[in-house]
Amino acid sequence: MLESIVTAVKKLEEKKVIKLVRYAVKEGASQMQIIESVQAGLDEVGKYFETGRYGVTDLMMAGIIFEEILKLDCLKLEKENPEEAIGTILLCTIECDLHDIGKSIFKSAALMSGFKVIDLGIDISPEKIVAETKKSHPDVIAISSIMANGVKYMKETNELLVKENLRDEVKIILGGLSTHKDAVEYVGADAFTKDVYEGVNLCKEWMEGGVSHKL
Ligand code: B12
Repeated sequence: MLESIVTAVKKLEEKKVIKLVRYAVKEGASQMQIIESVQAGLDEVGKYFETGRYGVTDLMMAGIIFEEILKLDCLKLEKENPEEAIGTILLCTIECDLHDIGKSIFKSAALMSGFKVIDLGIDISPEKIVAETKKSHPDVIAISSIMANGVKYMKETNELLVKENLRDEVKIILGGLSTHKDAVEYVGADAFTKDVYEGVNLCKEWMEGGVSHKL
C-alpha cells in the first residue's frame, strides 16, 4: 500500500495519490508513514529532475501533490495557534529558498504539540528573522533550508543575533533536505534534525528546561 503511494507520487498521478492516501489512512497508516511515503516519492521525482527526465513543471506538480495531501481532512494536519501556548516558535524557510512543504509539516507538528508558531514564510533574510525576534521574542527560531546555499544565510542569522545581543534569548533549530549535522557548529545553532517530530520534541524539552529570557 505505502509502496504504491511512493510509485504514484513518482509518476505524478495526483488523483491516484490522494485516493491511495485516503485508503491507507482508513487501513490504519499513521500520519508519519504517509508523509514518509510521499517524501520517498518526491525523492524519486528529485532524481528524475537531476537526470533531466523531469523538468521544473514536474517539480511544481510534485509540490502541488504534497500540498493537496497536507490539506486532507483525514490526516488532520492543520490546527490553529493554541490559546495557551507552551512556547513560541519563529519559523521560516531561509533566504533564496522557495521550498515550503517541509516547513509546513514542521509547523503542523509544532501547532499540534501546543506551540504558537509565527510563520514568516519563504525566502526570508537574516535581517528579517532578527527584526521579528526583536519584536516577538520567540523561544525558538526554526529554520528550514532545502537549497544547498541556505547554510550561509543561516550562519549570517546567528551572527546578527549575536551582534544584537539576542542570541542568549533564543534557541535555534535547523532542518531541511540540504542541512546536516555539521551545519550546527558551522552556523552556531543549537540543533539540527530532518525529523520534524524529533525537532518538536526537542523544542518541548527546551521549554521544560526553560529558555533564558523567560527566567
Ligand atoms: C517540490 C520541489 C520543488 C517545488 C517546491 C514547492 C513547494 N511549495 O515547496 C518548486 C517547483 C517550487 C521547486 C523549485 C526549485 N527546486 Co525543488 N524540489 C522539489 C522536490 C521534488 C521536493 C521537495 C519537498 O518538498 N520534499 C518533501 C519535504 C517534506 O521534504 P523536506 O523539505 O526535506 O522536509 C522534511 C525534512 O527535511 C524536515 N524539515 C524541513 N524543514 C524543516 C525545518 C525544521 C526546523 C525541522 C526540524 C525539520 C524540517 O521535515 C520534512 C518532513 O520530514 C525536491 C526533491 C527532493 N528530493 O526533495 C526538489 C529539490 C529540493 N529542488 C531542487 C532545485 C534545484 C530546484 C530549483 C533550483 C529548480 C529550478 N531550476 O528552478 C528551484 C529552486 C527555487 C528556489 N530558489 O528555491 C533541488 C535542490 C538541490 C539543492 N540541494 O540545492 C532538489 C533536491 C531536486 C534535485 N534533486 O535536484 N522545487
